[in-house]
Amino acid sequence: METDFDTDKIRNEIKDTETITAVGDLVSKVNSLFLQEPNFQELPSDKPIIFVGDLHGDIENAVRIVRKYSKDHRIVFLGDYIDRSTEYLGSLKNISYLLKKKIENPKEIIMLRGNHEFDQIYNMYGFGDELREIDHAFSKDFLWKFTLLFPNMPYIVTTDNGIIGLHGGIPNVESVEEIKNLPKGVTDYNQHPIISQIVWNDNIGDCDNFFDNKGYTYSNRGLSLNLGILYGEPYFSEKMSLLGKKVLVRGHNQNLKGYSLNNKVLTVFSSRRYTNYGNLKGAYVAILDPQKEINNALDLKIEFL
Ligand SMILES: [Mn+2]
Repeated sequence: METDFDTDKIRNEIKDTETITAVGDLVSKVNSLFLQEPNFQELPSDKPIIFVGDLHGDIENAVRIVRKYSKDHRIVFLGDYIDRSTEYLGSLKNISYLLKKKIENPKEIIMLRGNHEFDQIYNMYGFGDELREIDHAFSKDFLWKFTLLFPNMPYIVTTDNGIIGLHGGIPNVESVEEIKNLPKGVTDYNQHPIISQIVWNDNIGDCDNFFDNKGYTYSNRGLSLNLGILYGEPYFSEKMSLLGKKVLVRGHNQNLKGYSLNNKVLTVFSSRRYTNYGNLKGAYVAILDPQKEINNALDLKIEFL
């Protein structure tokens, strides 16, 4: 009987994505899909939604998730598909596999941008080296294709029942329009503070304290200062009411246990790479019924992988 953990089947699907010459075509096709997709997407309520956290080259978990849920769910990947992979060419296999699935089912597979989908990050943390290792001359073209692809990825999804999904955290905006009108094609997060904050922000885990009268401080994550902010409950509540949503589902932090800020934030992490770190209990996905009334993150279901 076929199970979700049928390793041979998973391996075969992975092998299929190793047809490296086909990757360039995938990238071009998905690029035109991303260009048509709004950066801020209100999702339909016709089927349950799976939120997938950082995968970081964990292709086996990616295949497992798609095989298990794609038939009757919409799947929202929250970013960070590449870098820090523990297996050979893991980042390339993972992103290629997901791009292939995106082409097969563009409306049901949503791929948001994470802070690793920026060339200043992936050139340092693994993906760039993977591509350079395949073939120096060849990979230049590859790198360039991805450099052009990632800036066209969308950033935010919302649901009618009060969920907002993004990679890092809620940016310091004063109106919904500021995030509805995010531009495509931003290659460098330093050039766009709102985009930078969406992919870099964190919240304080399990603690209502905050740092100053603005309710946030600049965080020290990333390669340069002040890319993202670290916020507590007062900042978070204020921004969520501005956006008219109740619960944030995000990835980006392997140290937070799932729920934080009075159970209004759910941190999802779907790579096995970090499961021995911090408080993370394991790699998991979150499941949302978009027709159900949601009051806090406990109303979403967590499923371990
Ligand atoms: Mn991240």
